Amino acid sequence: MHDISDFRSDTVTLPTPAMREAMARAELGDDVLGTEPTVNRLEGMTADLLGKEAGLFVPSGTMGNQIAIALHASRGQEVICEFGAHTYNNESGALALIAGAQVRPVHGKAGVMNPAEVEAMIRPANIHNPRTALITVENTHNAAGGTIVPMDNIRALGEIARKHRLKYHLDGARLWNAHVATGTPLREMCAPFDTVNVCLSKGLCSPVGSVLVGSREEIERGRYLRKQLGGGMRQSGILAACGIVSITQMIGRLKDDHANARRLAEGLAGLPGVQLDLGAVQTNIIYFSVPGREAQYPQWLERLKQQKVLAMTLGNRWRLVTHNDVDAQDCDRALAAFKALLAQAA
Ligand code: TLP
Repeated sequence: MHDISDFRSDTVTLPTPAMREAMARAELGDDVLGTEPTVNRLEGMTADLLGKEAGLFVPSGTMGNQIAIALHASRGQEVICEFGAHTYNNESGALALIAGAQVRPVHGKAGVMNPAEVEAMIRPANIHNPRTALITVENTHNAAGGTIVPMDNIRALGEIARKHRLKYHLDGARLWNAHVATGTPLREMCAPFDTVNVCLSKGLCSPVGSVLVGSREEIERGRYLRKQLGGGMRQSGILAACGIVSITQMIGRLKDDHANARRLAEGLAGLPGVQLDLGAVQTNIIYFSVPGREAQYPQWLERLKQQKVLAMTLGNRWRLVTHNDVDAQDCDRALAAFKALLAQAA
């Protein structure tokens, strides 16, 4: 058990001892000048792992996604994504600000869009219509509960994108979790997409960073955009060194996070008043609500904190996320704390 059991996000993990070591040993250069050996290595290794021509190391998942969207969609054009997509709801309006595009959201089931509904959302050529430019998918889907988008759905949407000459982007912030949970090879998961953004700083423990992969031409244009956004970093090999540890050593262990989330979710689902869809707990994220008790959530957050359990509420839902820095005992502590809260509230 850790001193604080922090379930707010898998972004809270601290770099591992192997990462600190790798940082100290990293060979460094200047990435804006194109001579950062460790960044170049991370970019090449990630592109190879995901089966794409080239990679671009960026400071955040938000920047990777938004560079991709701006590569594929221009001012006044339209992007189709799922209603709860992070790119649409949680990136501070960057899609409208940077690409200048607008969103046509599609309500999915557990984060999965129906291909027929997506196709129906593509605008016919007409002077009145915006031009549809891009379809994006999020796998795993955060707001739906860390749910996995099945490969047949990803392929069907990819065929629609090709048929209508649209681009196809994956927000793969937690693609690693979907890969570990399903056993589907990463290259196969990425093959239908033009571009894929993966995060190193969520389950994989890097302190900073994402990698956007795609064709050589797209990534070179992306590199220019990254500089325009102020994301050109210099001796960033010190961070990329952690990313190399992430992708070579940290993926397999995500299965422990999934097992911890499952156990914790099953415990929470049995508490009085808790509404929790166990079917949606497919990886490392748990959402639940306690209907009628929403007004007490701020108080409960404080009480949990006193018991060294940190959680997050998003609207009327609680979100708990498992990761490398919470173990089975932390889960037991959180479950006991919620149990006590709900017993008092009853
Ligand atoms: N998500 C964060 C919050 O913004 C909600 C979290 O704690 O889960 N795509 C997906 C699916 C994400 O969940 C996130 C981060 C991002 C992109 C953005 O990554 P960062 O925070 O590195 O910009």
